[in-house]
Amino acid sequence: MNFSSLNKKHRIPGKLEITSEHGGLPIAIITNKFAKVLVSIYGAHVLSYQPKGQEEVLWMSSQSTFEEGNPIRGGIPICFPWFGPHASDSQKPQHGFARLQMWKVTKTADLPGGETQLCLSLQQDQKLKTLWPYSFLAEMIITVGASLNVAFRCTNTSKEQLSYTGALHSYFTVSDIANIKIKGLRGSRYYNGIGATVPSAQEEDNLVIQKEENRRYIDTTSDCIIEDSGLSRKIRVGKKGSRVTVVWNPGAEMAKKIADMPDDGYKTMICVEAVNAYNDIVVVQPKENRTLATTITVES
Ligand code: TA6
Repeated sequence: MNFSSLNKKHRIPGKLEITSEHGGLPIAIITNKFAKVLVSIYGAHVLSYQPKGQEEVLWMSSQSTFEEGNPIRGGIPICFPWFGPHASDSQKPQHGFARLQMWKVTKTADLPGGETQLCLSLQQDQKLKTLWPYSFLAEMIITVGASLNVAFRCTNTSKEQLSYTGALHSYFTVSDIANIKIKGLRGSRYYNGIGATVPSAQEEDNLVIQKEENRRYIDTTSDCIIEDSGLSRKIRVGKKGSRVTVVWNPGAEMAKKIADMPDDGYKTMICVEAVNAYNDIVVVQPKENRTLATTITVES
């Protein structure tokens, strides 16, 4: 990839530069009056979000490989066009192929309120056709303002209806998993783990993580708030176009089995994910599109 011509075409002086970092992957560095954000063009993957004068918001594994062919462990991976393992073919990549592709930079913009926007796209090609038969246009629109907004839009460019599952699988950094409470899920029902078929009810105001958790909350559109007493901050995780929220922490035993996560990595991260799955499978008619978005705001 020719970084300098990509940068020349899309840079916004003083606000957005595309450079080669992290093992040679192209990375957009956005710096404006609101925050500093790093985005890998490989995977259309937000790696870091640091609002001005504040601590890092997203968690990134110190053991992530940053190599094409591997997913990046941390930040905001996009899962598309399926969430989790493929329904019928275990040879196909977990969480779909979108996080494993080099995306195209289509547009950058300096918006009137001082926000900075980066737009990326991915389209079907011969290789992707073997994994998923539909013709599609996927776009990732990342807007850095007082909040970080990440919007994934899929347009059906084929002649037949298509359907998919997916997620914005956000990893947040926390002072210590023992210090956090997650609010916003009370009254929702969740499947406890991948294989669960009977939902449990969330009766408590606060979700506290004391072991491995992989909760799949259905029929919820609410914001979640991660309250972190160690960092004295609240992270508000909003979403649009999703009725499922997944909360995941691998716990001590599972973390040891994840090759690109340090053994103690589970102590400083929590995933709160905007998901389309279960009874929220996305169906798109030809020429139509659907958007899944998450908005991340730090509140003191
Ligand atoms: O969203 C939770 C989950 O689906 C877990 O089951 C766990 O496997 C996690 O995502 C991470 O998946 P990955 O393929 O990135 O290792």
